[in-house]
Amino acid sequence: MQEAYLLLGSNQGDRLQWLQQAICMLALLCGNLLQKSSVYETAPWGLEAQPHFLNLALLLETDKSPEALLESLQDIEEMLGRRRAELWGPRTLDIDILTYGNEVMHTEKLTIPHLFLHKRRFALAPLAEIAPNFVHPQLHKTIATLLAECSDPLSVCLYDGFLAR
Ligand code: PH2
Ligand code: MG
Ligand code: MG
Repeated sequence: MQEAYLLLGSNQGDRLQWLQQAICMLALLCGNLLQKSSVYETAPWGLEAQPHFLNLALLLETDKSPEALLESLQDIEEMLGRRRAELWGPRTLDIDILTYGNEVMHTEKLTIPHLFLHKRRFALAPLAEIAPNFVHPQLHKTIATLLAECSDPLSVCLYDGFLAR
């Protein structure tokens, strides 16, 4: 068993509903969900002319290898309406592996920890809520420190789905 931190994101359609369905599918297909952050509404990073995202972070306990986990995540994305399109463009659902245990790996398909984790407030803020003291296995700093040092100016706000509907 390994513990992997994941980031879920959606910026198309009923964003909250995609995230909820993804959480169900993850629990059914990938392992045990040990922790879940709040939902955040975040300004689009990378390609700015697209709708705001909802993002949340999860801790998943899984017996899948990183490669097998990635395949399952892509299956879930497809089942929930994701069509591969533009890099950093809009999507109904994105599930990214942020970290996998303390592993550091870089293959054609997979970079762990996620290449941009420390550069993205939309990933660091939800992760810091559930794992402030987790030490980034490559940068050797805690998530709380990486968030404090992050220069990403894009907005990240707690999302109150009840009020927003
Ligand atoms: N995902 C991207 C590109 N840009 N911006 C925000 N705020 N949240 C995301 O999840 C996101 C993004 C590519 O996967
Ligand atoms: Mg992504
Ligand atoms: Mg992705």
